[in-house]
Amino acid sequence: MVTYKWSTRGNSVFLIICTFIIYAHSDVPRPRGVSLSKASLYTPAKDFTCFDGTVTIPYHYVNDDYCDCFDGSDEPGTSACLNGIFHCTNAGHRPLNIPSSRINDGVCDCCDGTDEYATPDTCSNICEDLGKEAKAEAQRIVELYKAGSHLRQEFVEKGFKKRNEMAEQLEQLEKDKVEAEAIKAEKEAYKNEVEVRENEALQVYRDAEALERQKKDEQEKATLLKESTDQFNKYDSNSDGELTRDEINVVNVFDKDKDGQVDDEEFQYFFGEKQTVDKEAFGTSVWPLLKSFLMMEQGMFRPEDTEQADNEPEVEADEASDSDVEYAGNDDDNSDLDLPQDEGEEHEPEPDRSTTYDEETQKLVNEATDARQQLTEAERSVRGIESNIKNIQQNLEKDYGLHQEFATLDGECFEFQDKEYIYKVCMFQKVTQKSKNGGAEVGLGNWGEWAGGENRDNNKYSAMKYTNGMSCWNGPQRSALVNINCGLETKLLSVTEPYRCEYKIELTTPAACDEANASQHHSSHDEL
Ligand code: MAN
Repeated sequence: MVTYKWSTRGNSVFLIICTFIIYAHSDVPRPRGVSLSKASLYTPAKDFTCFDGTVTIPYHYVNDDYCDCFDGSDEPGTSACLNGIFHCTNAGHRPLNIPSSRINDGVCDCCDGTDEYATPDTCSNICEDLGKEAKAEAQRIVELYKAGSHLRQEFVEKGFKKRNEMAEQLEQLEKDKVEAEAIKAEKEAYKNEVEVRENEALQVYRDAEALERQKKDEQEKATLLKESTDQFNKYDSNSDGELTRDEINVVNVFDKDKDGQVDDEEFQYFFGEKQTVDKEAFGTSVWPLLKSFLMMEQGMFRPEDTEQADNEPEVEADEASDSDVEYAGNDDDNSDLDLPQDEGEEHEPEPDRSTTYDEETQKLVNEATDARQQLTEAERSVRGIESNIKNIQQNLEKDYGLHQEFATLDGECFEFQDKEYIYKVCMFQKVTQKSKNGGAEVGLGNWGEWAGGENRDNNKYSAMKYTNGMSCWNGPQRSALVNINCGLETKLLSVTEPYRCEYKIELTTPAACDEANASQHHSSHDEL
């Protein structure tokens, strides 16, 4: 049961009268704000039942400026119900439904002015003019689609051709791949075969080299041992086979900082935790450290440096005398050292990698090198074919429209410049932005998917979405929506950035001039 609020009902007598005015041009009498299709639901001889069926009221409660129905259906011609819908007939143009809250709000929503009936002078009826304009626009669209559809047909034909060609190419590439893989297998077998022979021949050289290296290592070891033994014997002044701190205290080279004494730190540096070392320990732990100091000292006291010593007499002279003490009477002490000036004589140079082989070996090496190159080329060829196959497969998987009309646009790029940027849309690939003041290109998105359909024109192919562009500073990754409309030329009409780092691009192309979509295009835009 519904309780009627009699106290307020009837307050707006004027409105009630007005809202029952019967439309002059309409054949079917109906309350204000009711569309022709719903007229039969309002019968003056009967009570009115709300559309949702919840309440039935006397007919004269309709449009009495008091909301009785939850769905607002009893007040189509007043703003009494929050959810009421007012219908304007807009004779001469297109009918329109508006929220009933816009009734008598001082704003002309209906071109026939019927939404502002309380102040009839507020809105004049401009439906005839709008109707004419709309008709002209509709005609323009029809003609545009008509002209564009011829061009579109070319896109369709080219698209099918391109797709067929891609399918043929793929078939051919699959064959080429089988062949290239067979060649690769052949080259690999040949390479393995010649490498076996090459290896056998080179093994002789490797063995010889290993022997050579071994000899050299042994020689080096012997030299080192002799050096360290000689030095040990020299420092072991009492020849008891143990080197003590007393014995090294008088040896200048242990005095690293040349302050005239071998202090604890210096002693520990060479001897570690030991107090004495025998010949063997000297060779393994002291000599490797000492040798470089000895070499340095030797360098310092080269004959040519002695001349300079006159200019900086004190330090140099001291050192010279220390050295004299250290090596006095034993000029040959260092003759066996592996000193830089002796290197050339003492050591064989490293074996040259580009060994000269005998004729037969060289022939095998050349053959193997050639076989390796041939295999590399065969592998490259297989990889090249595989990459082409992948590209074509990816393209074949792309949705180029119901009739392949967008196929020829794949990879085509179109530019648009505004005051600040140059935008580029490379169809089915990416969208970029470049500042006119220079700097790197900014990726606004890579080809993602068709984004028309429910969102736009009820046509999946009326918008393209490019996603995963460069990250926006403190924001999302950039993305671009390309709206596609019929036009006689493929070009960009505008680029805007309605939200930061979200770009909206308008593009026209004959590919979109499908006459089946012309009316759709027209009506969906009118609904706005
Ligand atoms: C650049 C451009 C603009 C974008 C800002 C966001 O300047 O890519 O389009 O809005 O970065 O920081």
